[in-house]
Amino acid sequence: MAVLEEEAAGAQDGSTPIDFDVVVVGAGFAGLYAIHVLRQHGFRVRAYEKGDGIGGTWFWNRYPGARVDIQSCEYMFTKFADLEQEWDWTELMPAQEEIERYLNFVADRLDLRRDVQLETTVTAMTFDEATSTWTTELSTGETVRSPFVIAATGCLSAPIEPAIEGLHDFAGDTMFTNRFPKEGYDFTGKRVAVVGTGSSGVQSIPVIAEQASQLHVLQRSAAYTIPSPNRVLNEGELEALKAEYPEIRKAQWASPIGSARFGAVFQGMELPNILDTPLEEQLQRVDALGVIAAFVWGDTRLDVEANNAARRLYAEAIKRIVHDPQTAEDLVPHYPLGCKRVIIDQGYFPTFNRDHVHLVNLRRTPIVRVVPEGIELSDGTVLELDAIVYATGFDAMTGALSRIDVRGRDGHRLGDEWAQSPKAYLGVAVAGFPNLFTVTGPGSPSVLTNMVTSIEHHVEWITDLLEEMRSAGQHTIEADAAAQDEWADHVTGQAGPIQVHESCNSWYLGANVPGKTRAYMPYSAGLNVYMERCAEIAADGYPGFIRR
Ligand code: NA7
Repeated sequence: MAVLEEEAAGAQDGSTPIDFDVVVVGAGFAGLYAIHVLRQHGFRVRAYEKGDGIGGTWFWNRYPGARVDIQSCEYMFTKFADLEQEWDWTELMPAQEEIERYLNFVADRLDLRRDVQLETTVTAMTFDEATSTWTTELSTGETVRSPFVIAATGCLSAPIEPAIEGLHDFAGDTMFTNRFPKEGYDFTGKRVAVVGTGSSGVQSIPVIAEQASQLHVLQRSAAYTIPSPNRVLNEGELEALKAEYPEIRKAQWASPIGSARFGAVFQGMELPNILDTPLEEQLQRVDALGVIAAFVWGDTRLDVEANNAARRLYAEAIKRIVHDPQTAEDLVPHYPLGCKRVIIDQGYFPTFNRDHVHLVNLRRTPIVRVVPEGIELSDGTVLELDAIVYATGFDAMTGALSRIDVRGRDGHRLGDEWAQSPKAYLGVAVAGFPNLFTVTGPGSPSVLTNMVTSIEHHVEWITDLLEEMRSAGQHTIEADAAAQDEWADHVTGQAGPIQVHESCNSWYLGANVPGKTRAYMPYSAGLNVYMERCAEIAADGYPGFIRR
């Protein structure tokens, strides 16, 4: 029932019919949920997805060892009481393959596929002010019109290809973790390099080391990583969790990060100030907890000196695991703990004790170029290789939409606006780009939370707003520029000194992308606080938005 279609076409421009009420870009967690909720509200919707399968992040990031850091019982849609009882997780923190299977299960059970067009990239979107509609151009050559567009494009979905000379000259196999071959890759007996030690590199390195004959880990910035508590769920555990789902949901929705179980390894631990704790006691924590000892202090989040002390404990813990002193030293980050998301790994540090695994510190010997035989370093060494895996990250939060030619009022390009300043009012709408909504956009808690919970919240909030507009007979909604600026200032004000520390080149800050404006993009006051604010705004008639 295309209610908005009739209104828009009739009231504004009867001559050019529209195809859908809402075009959704992407079919990961966000796109799939948007299809379902919008449909439930009687909106006609179509999602376009570049991949040849659904799943978004969990479709593309199929590298060995890919795994979520949220517990499975919370990393799922929370509003489907029947489906959650039907779905059986096997692990505490599921791997890519299981999450992808879960999303396919949901898509089948909710009959979502009929509204998803796969293998279709959105190439351009143009807003027509006269009719208040978007024209969306697709890689198939089709063009569709809709009053509204919901960008469910993901926060970590625009891969960065590193600017390394000769990248495509390599004669062996070149792979990227964020579009790893669907059929997998057999590293057995191969001489391999992994470039990048963020989450993707750190998760894949121990797994690749199992197969490779030689593994060179090319590290520019060392990682803060802790051993994953992942395990196969015990017999009867899943059933017990299922019985508890209503309570688990209540707790996760009340939590500041959409997960009451995140960081379970730290739960119940006392968090004294490290600066008030004698060194002997600090070291006792290393004895008991290993690298985790660095993370169990109350004062490291805001105090740089305390943070440095914790970093020294982290170094001490690594030294106790990694036998080679130089390697152990090189594995210690040069930036504060907490400025990037802590990684969970499965056997990362012990991997460096294997004879065939070699750490290359790119701060001492940078990559000069890739050559047909392998990688040439600044000291003249050429690492001879059969395969190179790039785990070099994403143009986060704004990259995916900026790469589409999105034109708002007066032909302004979203990519240009965001290159100056990555702003969105509440993280959900951008001034000058009416009727476009950004699920988990810059300025929303998104990547600091359980993404599934944040996605559900945004999709429902946006749908309520569309409902409200439908009732009021309105066709156009746009973020007010002043409200957007105020919100952006508020977001910046929430970020602490550690998160924006000058040595931190996190993707939260856009600092990992050459030339990108450095601004802390996620909202760090907590999902619960944010949701309250969003609810107030809805109750007050959506101040900060201009509606017509
Ligand atoms: P990340 O966390 O952005 O990590 C990318 C890594 O690649 C990081 O170590 C980078 O070093 C490194 N990198 C990037 N470009 C280069 C070049 N040119 N040469 C050498 N090394 C390079 O991406 P991930 O995919 O691992 O994880 C993204 C998120 O997904 C993660 O935070 C989780 O939330 C899930 P740098 O730090 O820039 O010095």
